[in-house]
Amino acid sequence: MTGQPRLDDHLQRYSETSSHAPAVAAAVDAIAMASIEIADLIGTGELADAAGVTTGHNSDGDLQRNLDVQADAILRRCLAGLPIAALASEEMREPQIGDREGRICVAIDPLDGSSNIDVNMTVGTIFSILPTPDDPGLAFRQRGSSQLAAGFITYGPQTSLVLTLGDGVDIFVLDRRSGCFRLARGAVQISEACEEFAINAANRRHWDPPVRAFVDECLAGVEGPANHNFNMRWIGSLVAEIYRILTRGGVFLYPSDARPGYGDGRLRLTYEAHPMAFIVEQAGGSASTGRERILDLAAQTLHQRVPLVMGSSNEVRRVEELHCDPLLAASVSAPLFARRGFFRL
Ligand code: AFP
Repeated sequence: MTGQPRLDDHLQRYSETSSHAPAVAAAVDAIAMASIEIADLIGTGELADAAGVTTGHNSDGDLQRNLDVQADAILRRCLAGLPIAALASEEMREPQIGDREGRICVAIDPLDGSSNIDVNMTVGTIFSILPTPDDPGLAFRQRGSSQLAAGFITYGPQTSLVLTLGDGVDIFVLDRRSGCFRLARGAVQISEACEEFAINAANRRHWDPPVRAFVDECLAGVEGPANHNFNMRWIGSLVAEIYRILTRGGVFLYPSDARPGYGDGRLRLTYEAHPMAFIVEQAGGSASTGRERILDLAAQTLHQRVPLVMGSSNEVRRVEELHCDPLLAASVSAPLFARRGFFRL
């Protein structure tokens, strides 16, 4: 354990590579330090003054838990004082403008999957690092392909930091004895094909026909067009799902559906889909809305949602093919077929 390269050495080498790199390295290091504090807090669970208890709703109407608020505060404290021009968070209505001379902007989901806190499941922190545009007020209107770095931390059996600096994906694990992150897996690759799909199947009646058709192909397994069997997983925590996909392949879907407020799915473009898409593509996978590449999209509003299909490229491509199928596309616009379920596909 003591021999593996440390995150701070990795960041030191990276910081000499470009004019943005020192600021990016400092921000990643600060987020890593914050994650150690958050991991300790989560690790005490119910003993941490009812960490999972809801305190209200955030600016976008999501249920907010004590730990959401505490994680946000820890991250902002650790990032304070760094040359960051703007900081956006799921827990803040608007971005916080910082150092006008700052070369980078940071978007965070302080605690993704927080509905899993009180059942002791893996949750995480997601972050995206962008260059500062001429107008910092437009920092979070940039395409996902503008990102300089992205990553997430899983608070699970291990506290792991998954990181891309634009040249592949590396996974670091917290060595609790020394208090530092050490490289566990370098140059991670997602297998092109997979045998696992992840979707909240309870929403099937609300999906558009192309999504139903894809999931039905997975369920048909070797007896259907997929020509091989699938297994299904659904943890309800994006960081855990993507960590699994980075480890053994798979495809994750949170599509748009017919429920009120889910017309663009559930996940946020700026601080969930963009960073995860950057990581997945850097690991050789794909990330799409089902119609468009996630990294080609630019948010119009900070908390904008986006349909999300990501993971093994063969399966993402199959979902996109089904979205282009004229029969299925036509049925999306024909309410009789698409929503009421009288004619199941
Ligand atoms: P929470 O942070 O509110 O728990 O939401 C987690 C999440 O954004 C994502 O991490 C999960 O994949 C997804 O929601 C689970 O959504 P459902 O509860 O609708 O299955």
